Amino acid sequence: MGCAAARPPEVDESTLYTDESGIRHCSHQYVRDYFDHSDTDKSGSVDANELINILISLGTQIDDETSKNIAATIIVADDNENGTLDFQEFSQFLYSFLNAKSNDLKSILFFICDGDQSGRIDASELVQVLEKLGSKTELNKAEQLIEMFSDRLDGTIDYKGFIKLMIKLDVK
Ligand SMILES: [Ca+2]
Ligand SMILES: [Ca+2]
Repeated sequence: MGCAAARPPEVDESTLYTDESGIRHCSHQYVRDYFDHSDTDKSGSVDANELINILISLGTQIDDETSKNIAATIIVADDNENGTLDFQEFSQFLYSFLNAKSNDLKSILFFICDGDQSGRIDASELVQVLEKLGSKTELNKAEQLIEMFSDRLDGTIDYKGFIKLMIKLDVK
């Protein structure tokens, strides 16, 4: 510790992987290493330029479309709205970037708010989605909404159920 590494952490086959539900992940260790590497002033957060360097190192081609998607995802991921991403925000940013549909707000919200990166949204995660959409919702109301659209009885919805719920709530 103490001196920042000159080179970014190595990307290998364990860095990026897809789980059995088809959800893509970036290994926790890589996210941690890269966050520490990028945060050269040790401010505890990374900005848009640092994020773009990370994505390039993960093999992303940065064209206009990708830049727009990055900007949209940063806005949704930036919980405390200070323009930079702390470690938790950064981790959700990468997860969303790997999985969400480009420039699709509903899709970005799903992955940004899937805090345990389970590929499913539970009631407390749904409260966050609705908060980002500007509506304060009680947990028990969120539980009822989940129940209406869930394909399981475990208090969670998958992406399909989530989209149905968003349509029902008239989210564009
Ligand atoms: Ca922030
Ligand atoms: Ca979840």
